[in-house]
Amino acid sequence: MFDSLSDGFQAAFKSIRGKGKLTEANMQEGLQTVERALLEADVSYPVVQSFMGHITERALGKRVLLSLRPDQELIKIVNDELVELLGPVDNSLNLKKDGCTILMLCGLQGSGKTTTCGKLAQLLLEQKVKPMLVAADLQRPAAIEQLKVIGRTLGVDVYADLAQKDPVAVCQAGVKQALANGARVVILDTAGRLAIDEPLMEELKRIDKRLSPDQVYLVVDGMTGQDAVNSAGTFNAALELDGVIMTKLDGDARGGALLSVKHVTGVPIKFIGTGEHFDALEPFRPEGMASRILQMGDILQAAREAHRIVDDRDREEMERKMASGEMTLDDFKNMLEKIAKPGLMGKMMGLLPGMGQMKQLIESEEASGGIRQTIGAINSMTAQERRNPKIIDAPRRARIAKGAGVQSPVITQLVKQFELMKPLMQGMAGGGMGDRAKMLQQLQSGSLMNDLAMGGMGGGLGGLKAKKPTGKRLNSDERAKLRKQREKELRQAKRKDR
Ligand SMILES: Nc1nc2c(ncn2[C@@H]2O[C@H](COP(=O)(O)OP(=O)(O)OP(=O)(O)O)[C@@H](O)[C@H]2O)c(=O)[nH]1
Ligand SMILES: [Mg+2]
Repeated sequence: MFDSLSDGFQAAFKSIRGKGKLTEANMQEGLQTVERALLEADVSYPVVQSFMGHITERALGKRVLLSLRPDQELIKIVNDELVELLGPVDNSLNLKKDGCTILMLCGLQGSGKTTTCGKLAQLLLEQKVKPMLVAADLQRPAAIEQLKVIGRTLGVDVYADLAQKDPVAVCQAGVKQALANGARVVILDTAGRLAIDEPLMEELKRIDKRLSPDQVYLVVDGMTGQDAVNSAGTFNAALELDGVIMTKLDGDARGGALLSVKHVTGVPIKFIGTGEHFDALEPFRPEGMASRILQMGDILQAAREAHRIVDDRDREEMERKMASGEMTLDDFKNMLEKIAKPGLMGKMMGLLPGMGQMKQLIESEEASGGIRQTIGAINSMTAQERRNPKIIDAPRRARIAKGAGVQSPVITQLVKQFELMKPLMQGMAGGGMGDRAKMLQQLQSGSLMNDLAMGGMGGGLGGLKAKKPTGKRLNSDERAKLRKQREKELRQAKRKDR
């Protein structure tokens, strides 16, 4: 996300890093790089001017120039200004306590309105709030079908009337139907146009006037830069927007639209769309976004992703175990199984500080093979070994390795890494900020997560180059025989443990 903007900022911080003596001239140079990054990201000029005005004043202050780490001070200044520019946080849908809330989505053609209807419906379903969708885009016959397909996929009611030519009438009938169906939220999917034109604005204004939606959101394509921002101004003037949803931030959006839209409309960015799937909608958090742009990671976002995968009870139990140091290899295996879904690991890693570069490695086929191998290795342990890996001596190690089809040192490494991780996890779950900072430092400096996820397969990054299985290929009979033999050995080991 926003690679060139991030690179530009990094270059600015780097330019003043390690300077023997920081002068006003040095700092000016850094600031110019920041400005260039903003302009190249297609941030609108008035926004750049105001942004630069604010940060220049602070960056040239005595305190910064005299500070030991001016680059860090500048990062903080830019971060604070980004948060200021994008904030304050407001991602509530402002649902009514009683009755049915009407949300109206509008925006240019192809900005992602219909997809976002589906994403919002999914979000509401997750919150146990019943949504209903209304097909108010009568421009294209295919638009109605598109919404119906979304409804069928999510199991959400869709109101459509192919015979009706007036979108206002469709919306009115749709809301009536929603009330009859007991929906708590009704989302109006309106028509778009390639560019702003009078008939479109009139149509939207009529819907707005007659239906009085509780919230009107503008859906903006994050890839379109300046144009998007200009049209946002026009939409806002006509409809009094309550918020913006910015889509397609997963693509090569430069960031200009995102950084400018709040300034232009004065309404909060509520959500961002980061993919075509229905779960690719994130509540917008200025702090998180600022640190993502500055590549400081977004720990909160990672935590939120984790919540989606692990339900609350599991999580509480996991946190309790982490905090008390009771975490066993069994628990670790459960965690791995949950995050081993394709693509997910990489997504989470991308959100962690300093983990950007690891993302690709983690997403690679070899890496997911590593996770499977780790799970396999833990599967070959007895319950007692998983609870207390310290008892794993050489013969046990050999047995486990054989069971998992890996070399013995791999098991040594796995156990070692797990023991290393435990106190850190303890710090993260229960400890204060000091421990958390330490944990983050470890995450940033080393390849701890990597080692663990790979189960220390071969240790560290080297392990990523997973060894190709050697030796002759076994036929299925031989494999079955081998599996039986390994299961037998595991049973024997279990009996011995009892
Ligand atoms: N990558 C990516 N694609 C998106 C996102 N949101 C929407 N899209 C894609 O953008 C295209 C247009 O989305 P629609 O939801 O049909 O847009 P619309 O605003 O309803 O378009 P009209 O009804 O023609 O005005 C589709 O191919 C979507 O899959 C997003 O957050 N990320
Ligand atoms: Mg549409």
